[in-house]
Amino acid sequence: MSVSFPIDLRSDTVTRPTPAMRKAMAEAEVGDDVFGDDPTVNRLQERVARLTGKEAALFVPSGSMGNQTCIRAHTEPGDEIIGHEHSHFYFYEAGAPCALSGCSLRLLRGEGGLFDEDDVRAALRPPTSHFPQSRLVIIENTHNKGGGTIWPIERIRAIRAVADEFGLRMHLDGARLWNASVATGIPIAEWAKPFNTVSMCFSKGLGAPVGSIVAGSAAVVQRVHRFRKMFGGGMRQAGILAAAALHALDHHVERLAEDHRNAKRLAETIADVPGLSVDPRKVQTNIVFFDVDPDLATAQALCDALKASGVLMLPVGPRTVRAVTHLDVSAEQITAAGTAIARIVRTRLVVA
Ligand code: TLP
Repeated sequence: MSVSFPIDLRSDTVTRPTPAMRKAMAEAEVGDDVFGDDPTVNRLQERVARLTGKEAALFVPSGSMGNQTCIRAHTEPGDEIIGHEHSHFYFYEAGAPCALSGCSLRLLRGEGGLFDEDDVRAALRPPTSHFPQSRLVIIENTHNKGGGTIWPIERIRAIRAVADEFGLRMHLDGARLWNASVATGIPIAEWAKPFNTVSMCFSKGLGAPVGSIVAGSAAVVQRVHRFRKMFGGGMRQAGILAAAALHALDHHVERLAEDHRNAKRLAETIADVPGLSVDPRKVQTNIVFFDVDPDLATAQALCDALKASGVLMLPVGPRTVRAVTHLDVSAEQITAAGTAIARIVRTRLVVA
């Protein structure tokens, strides 16, 4: 059987809606969601509120909008957010916590995008008039730049205990919480429990074209609703998008295990290529980061050579490449991508 190219491993955001998803979208009942009249959006919100064990949920256009509306809902200007230095809400959202919420950031270090309760305790500001006020802890699970890492749930619970002691709120960037849940068997509601708010994406591993969702108490979701409007994220006949999300919940969650197997296999192939380094044991979900030996090539040069062979990966640093598996990449395509990368490196199609 011939394998189709290109094989796009730049992100799990590149998936295209399947014919069945498009059919569900075309057939969706819709209304004006700014008036709360879209029955499909309402159905999705009720379903995710139940799934997360929260009182309410709100459909938002993107993961960034989910994170930033929650940050704004939890904080006031002059407050401080505690989170990892490689977190998406800080690193990849255009400075929004400062620009849109007026917050300062207390950034923590730790392997794989993780930190612990002692780090949080050490980062707290004394409650005097001199300091920004520690208000919110943000955890990303799975952690994207950390390599798709899954947080140990006990560690999150220990951080919650510190948050309770000091009156902090907690937000979960769960853009890929589905992956954490499928990989561990721990239900979404268990993961969500220690948090005041959780945001999750339908447009990554779940394969929907657009859309994320925020869940929390009715009061906090009402505030998020106000900031969604303020930030320009109110949508009208959004039921066509919610229908894609509902379809993804029905059909695309359990299959994430296949993406995890593919990522592990890709990492194992790459680990065998001289000049490339990755530890396959550290690949827990659908994201693979690997390093390119400086004597071999830059990450950019390797990705350019791969592209010429029909395989797309993302250079994310001078020597580091990211590959992400997803719905639109089959096991055969992973084998082909591994063969292409091994051939390019072994035949020295790239130069340092
Ligand atoms: N991540 C994208 C890029 O922005 C890097 C990707 O290709 O991985 N939280 C996490 C953990 C994310 O990885 C992303 C997107 C977001 C939030 C933001 O989602 P969108 O792109 O819908 O705003």
